[in-house]
Amino acid sequence: MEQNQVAGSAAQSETAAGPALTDGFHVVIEALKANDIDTIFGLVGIPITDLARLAQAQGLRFIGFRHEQHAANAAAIAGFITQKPGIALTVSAPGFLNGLVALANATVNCFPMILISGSSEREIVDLQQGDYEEMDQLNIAKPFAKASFRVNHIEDIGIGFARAIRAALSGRPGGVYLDLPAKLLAQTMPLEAAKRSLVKVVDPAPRQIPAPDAVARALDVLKGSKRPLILLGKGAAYAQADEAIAALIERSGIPYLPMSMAKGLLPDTHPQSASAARSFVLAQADTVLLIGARLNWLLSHGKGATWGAEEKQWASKRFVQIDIAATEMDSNVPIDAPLVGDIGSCVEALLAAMGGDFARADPSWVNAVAEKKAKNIEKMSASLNANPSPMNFHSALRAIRDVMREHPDVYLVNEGANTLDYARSIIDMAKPRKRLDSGTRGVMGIGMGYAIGAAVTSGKPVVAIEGDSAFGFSGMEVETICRYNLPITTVIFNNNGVYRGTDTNPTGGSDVAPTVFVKGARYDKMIAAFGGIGKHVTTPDELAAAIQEGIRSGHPTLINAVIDERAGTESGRLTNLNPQSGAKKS
Ligand code: ADP
Ligand code: TZD
Repeated sequence: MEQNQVAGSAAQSETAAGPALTDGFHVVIEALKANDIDTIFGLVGIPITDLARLAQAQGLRFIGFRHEQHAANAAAIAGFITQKPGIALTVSAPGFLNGLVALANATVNCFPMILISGSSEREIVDLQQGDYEEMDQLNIAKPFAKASFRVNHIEDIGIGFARAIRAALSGRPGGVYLDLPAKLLAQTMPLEAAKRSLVKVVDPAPRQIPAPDAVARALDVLKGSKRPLILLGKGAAYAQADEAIAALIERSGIPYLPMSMAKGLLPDTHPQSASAARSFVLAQADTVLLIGARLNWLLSHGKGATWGAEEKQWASKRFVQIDIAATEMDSNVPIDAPLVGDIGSCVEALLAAMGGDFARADPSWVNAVAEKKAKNIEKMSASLNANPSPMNFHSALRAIRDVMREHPDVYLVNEGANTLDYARSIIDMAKPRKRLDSGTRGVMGIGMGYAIGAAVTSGKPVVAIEGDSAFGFSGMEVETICRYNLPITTVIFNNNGVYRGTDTNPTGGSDVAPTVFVKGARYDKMIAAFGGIGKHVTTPDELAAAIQEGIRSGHPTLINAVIDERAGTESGRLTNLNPQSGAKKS
């Protein structure tokens, strides 16, 4: 209450005692406002409750969560969608640690965000004397963040925020930790000096123009190619260079493959999309242009059978790579033509250098890709159009696909194992930055945080397609969704367990197998507890109708979709990474 009065007393008017003063709480809020930041995702407690109250009083939006991980995930995805750093606010020690998981995830995924945590007294922390929620947060955050800062004096708040914003946005974006000791928030300084101490960051993500010789080299490599392929990653989606990327693809005639969060950069129905011939193009291409995609595990490190090479061997391919991080070059395989710069500038430079007489991709290659694609789509259609009872992943996703086609503006959040793998290939995206998923780490738990972040940031409807296990990581946030009446429809693919629900305990003991959940759980009843709309569906038609209704209503909806517990595979498409199955193979 005492702190509330400090925070609430704004700038005191000038008195005989001296100039008008302000405090750390106000300067923090002003530092955010000066940089057009209008939303904070967080969870309150000492010492930041008053900061949250003041933010709201000053016209910022404060979205309160039930767990800090989801608040910070919301901030991270807001950063991805808007190119402004998403802001997460937590209390010290445990709150900070809960948020740290999402900060690490943002950094790995190259999403700009700032995790702001209150912290306890430095003197006590440094002597480890056991303060309330004592923890050396700054040092703990360092390995998980792109940068970490602490502000000790009220005069430095403006500069502290400027450094945090620049670190989050410039070059390769990432997560930043900003430590605000409780004492800082209570410090005071003259109001006029405080105003002068604020920094409006100018050009926080400066363009990085590629060198002309690097552009010429890249073009030479592409010109020498018979079977070129363009690979779009989520960096390409983040860069918001949509038109230039579409122009490059369409003028060159080169088939392209979007990574999952790059889907929709061009509509997935685009004739040059090679998604349905993924294995074929990765193995057969002789030259690959990577745009904002890393050759990490998601691309089999550019090696081995996926790339048409012997196990663990580099493929005999030439690589051109566009990335803002020079150190990304040669990370897994040699890059013949590194093009270092921001994606917009690099793609525009390539387009300019191509001129009007750039020969389009060889028709025999383009036709071979198209043929393969047609064959695979035909093969897939049998399983998509079947109507088994209970539903399996295919029939349920066919129903969702058909609904989503009518709603190109709806965001799609997606996590799970089979639920993720199948939804990625079955549901087409029509617009950029609409598909938000488990990302670089294949992490579970992003679901409700990303859904809330996307809904709050865009005001648009969101459909979250969740494995029943995946949903459990952030499920309590359905209360948050109901509290703010967000237009989020969550679909739970309920197959009674992690991956599948059919495992048994080999000892015959009373404990269920490690992957099994309560059978026939009714997740729809959870949302009903908070006033949302719960639906229980068992057929594709019921599922389609429930999603339509959810999207159209604009109200929080949760659909418990019963999926055959025998459907799917252990670990989805990552079965080969399980030590057991790996051992069996070799
Ligand atoms: P995906 O998982 O979709 O393959 P990654 O997250 O592995 O994508 O790769 C994204 C890459 O994009 C990162 O290497 C990052 O440095 C790069 N990147 C992000 N934003 C930009 C940008 N504006 N310009 C250039 N490169 C960028
Ligand atoms: N914990 C975290 C934070 N991330 C993870 N990826 C995992 C655990 C391991 N894991 C996966 O990789 S997928 C998954 C787990 C627990 C859940 C799969 O079950 P599901 O999906 O019900 O969500 P499907 O669609 O039924 O396979």
